[in-house]
Amino acid sequence: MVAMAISEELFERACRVIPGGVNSPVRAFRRLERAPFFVKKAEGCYLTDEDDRQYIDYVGTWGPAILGHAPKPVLEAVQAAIPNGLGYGIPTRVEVTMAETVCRWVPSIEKVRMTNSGTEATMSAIRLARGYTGRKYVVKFAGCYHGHVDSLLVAAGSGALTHGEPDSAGVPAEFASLTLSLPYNNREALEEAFARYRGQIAAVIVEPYPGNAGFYLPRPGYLEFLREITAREGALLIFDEVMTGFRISPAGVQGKLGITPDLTTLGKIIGGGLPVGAFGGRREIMDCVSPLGPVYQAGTLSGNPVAMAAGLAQLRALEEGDAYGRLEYLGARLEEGVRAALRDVALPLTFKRSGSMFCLFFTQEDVVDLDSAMTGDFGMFRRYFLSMLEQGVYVAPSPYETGFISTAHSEADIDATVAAMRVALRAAARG
Ligand code: HOZ
Repeated sequence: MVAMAISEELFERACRVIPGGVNSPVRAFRRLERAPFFVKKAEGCYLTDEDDRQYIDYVGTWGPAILGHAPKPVLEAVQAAIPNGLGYGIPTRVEVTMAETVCRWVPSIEKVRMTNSGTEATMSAIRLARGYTGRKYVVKFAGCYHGHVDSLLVAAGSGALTHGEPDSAGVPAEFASLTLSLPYNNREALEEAFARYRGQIAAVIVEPYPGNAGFYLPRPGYLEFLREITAREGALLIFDEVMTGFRISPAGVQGKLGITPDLTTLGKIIGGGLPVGAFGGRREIMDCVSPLGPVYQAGTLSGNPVAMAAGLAQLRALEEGDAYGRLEYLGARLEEGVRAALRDVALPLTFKRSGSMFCLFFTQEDVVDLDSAMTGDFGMFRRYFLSMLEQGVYVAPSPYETGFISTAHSEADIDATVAAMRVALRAAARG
């Protein structure tokens, strides 16, 4: 095992003053029974920890780092914005440019409101859906994670699933009872819910490509079905594209598949590494938000000028080059390498990918929903993860997360990763 003297000491100190030693549970490595490494700096696709070990990074800040870490255009935009002040709580030009940019990139969004995180965005979108429709029930899908919003911490993925608390303590049963949790990719379950709660379902919220119980994909026609049934039943369709937005395509999954949700939630890439989220959609729905309408939503730091400058610079950089072509090329190269490695080590595991998002499941079952994702062998995952880390490759420290490739990864990085995987897969298989 690699020496991690400084990280371990920092973790010990952190555990005394921060719950679990971390400011977000997914960072804790708790089920892996080891301390997390502490990052000193990051550049491109590399992280350097406090013990001066370098890692090829496939977590990418959990999604935002699509250009890699510390990309020059984003750093320059932040440096240019800072001398003008860090925030004013009054409108700025850059917020208008950001809103115009989002509306141009994502055509289903006619108006958008900025928030400080994806959680705020989904919380606000749910409130808006209820306010707009006058209905109380919300449908979500088991294993999807929409941030730590009370009503959405029901059968939730990501850290809630990793740490065994998909239904969080502290959410009164009365709140949770207004959330209907259904299996993803299952049409009948949703038809039954609409029949049972006719006229009472405000919204269906979905990660169109779920990325918080691993990463898996909709069956052909499933998302189109969600669009049709919600429109027919008078409920809103909310695409949570916090992870997929600006990543799967410039307009996210909806842009790739040509589906128009009523509301969309965004986060991660839109902040260029700083804390930004957003929710937006059809004009008539967004006009129900205060001060135009009765649905209250606010934030002292929302639309912060430095964060807006960072996010805009990242979006512009994505627009300028052939970023999406490059991400697909790198993703395909990784996929080819992984599939060859799996064949060579005779481990018929399940691998899913779309563009620069991917997941290796330690199961032979096809993964289409939470139940199939849960068939993965955690012991195998743990051995694989530890071996990858030892070899200087950082993949998400949980089998219920997504891998992210950035434009800063090179062919050599991808090939080195595949070589490390061959070793890690053998270690995983050894038991
Ligand atoms: N939303 C992120 C992806 N699962 C996790 C980030 C976090 O909870 O800290």
